[in-house]
Amino acid sequence: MSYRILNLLSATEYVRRHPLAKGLLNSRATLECTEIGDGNLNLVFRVFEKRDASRSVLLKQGIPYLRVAGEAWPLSPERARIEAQALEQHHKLAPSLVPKPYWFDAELNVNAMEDLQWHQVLRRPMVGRTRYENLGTTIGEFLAATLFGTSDFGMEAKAKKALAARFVNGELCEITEDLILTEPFEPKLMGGKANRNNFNPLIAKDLAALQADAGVRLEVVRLKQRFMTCAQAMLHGDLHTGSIMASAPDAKGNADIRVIDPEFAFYGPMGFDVGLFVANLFLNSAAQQGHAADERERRAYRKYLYTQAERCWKTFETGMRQRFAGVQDISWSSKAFQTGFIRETLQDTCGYAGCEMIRRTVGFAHVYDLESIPDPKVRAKAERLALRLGRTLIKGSRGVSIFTDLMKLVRGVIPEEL
Ligand code: SR1
Ligand code: MG
Repeated sequence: MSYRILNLLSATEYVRRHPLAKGLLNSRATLECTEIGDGNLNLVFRVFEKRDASRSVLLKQGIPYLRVAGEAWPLSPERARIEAQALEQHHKLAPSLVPKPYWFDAELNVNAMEDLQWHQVLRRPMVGRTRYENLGTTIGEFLAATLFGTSDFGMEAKAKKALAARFVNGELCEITEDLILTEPFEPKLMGGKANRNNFNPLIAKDLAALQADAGVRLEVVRLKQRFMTCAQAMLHGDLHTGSIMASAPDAKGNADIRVIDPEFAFYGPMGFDVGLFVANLFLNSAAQQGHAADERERRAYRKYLYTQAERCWKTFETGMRQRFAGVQDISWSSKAFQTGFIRETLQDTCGYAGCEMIRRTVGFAHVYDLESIPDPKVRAKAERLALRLGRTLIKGSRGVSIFTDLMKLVRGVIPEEL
């Protein structure tokens, strides 16, 4: 059957008739369907048995345009294939940390997968200061497993190149190159391209000062060039707190955590994934200036956020070193090389984290953390913190050697007690 955009009815019938849905739910039962997509790009359907909603399937469909912008921003639904391949890799390397893939339908550009119906996307609960004690360690483990496992360190060289060829994701990489690594830093674009920045008028002067900083712009161009050319590993490509789901935390504060939505996957520098994750913790920290009126609450939650960032890096670094210890290729066995590579990844992490903080504040795609502060004056205070920290991380990136250095930059702008 040729491509068509699904709706509640056709999604239900599609699942009812699909041979691979047998065993997941009863095709003769009454089925219900809801559309639950809250991201910028796709349609997401949950199809479930009316009498037993735990028997369900999740369908994610790539549509031919950007969901939030409509048909004026065409986008190839081909990204669903990239997501299917990336989810397959993630599931192979970190099976308990992603939803189980069921099937990919190349005609409809649909990915069918495990429906994490008891899980919540992290961003909103974290704005409400929910704690997931194992967040940092889980994401650190996910990063070590998936990044090392798809790199030249974890794969035979020809197999890695063949895998990289399956992840040429030009259209979605262009979104990142434009929205994260160009537009927020440029008052004017060349070649007639439109600048899609969007910001609180109260921070216009702060943005102008940032854009006038030649040091920032030079570093960002360098980071952009690395993003476009350093094919180190298959990245998730969009690892923010809207791409992570968790169950309700248990009595010890631990949750079942899963990484979702790898449609931006491509071969790039490892620090991009780590940087996006920690940046979103720091964005939350900046936003708490406008959310947590009580100073003690603010301090306690920031302490939590910074601990998660530290645990993420520590787990990632330990995971990388453990895996390096088992490498087959003599070239990667030098401890000095390994340490240098990890330091370079830390510097990338720091730089990309800065870019993500800035684009989420003044670029096209904002975050709920800042957007949900209703008073524009209060929001501007939090936004200034995000801009200042972003700038500091970008300019300081090549000076960091250990994660404590990066956290010093963070605490220098947004200390816990602010
Ligand atoms: C035009 S898409 C805007 C953003 O949404 C995605 O989640 C990515 O973060 C992208 O930059
Ligand atoms: Mg997404």
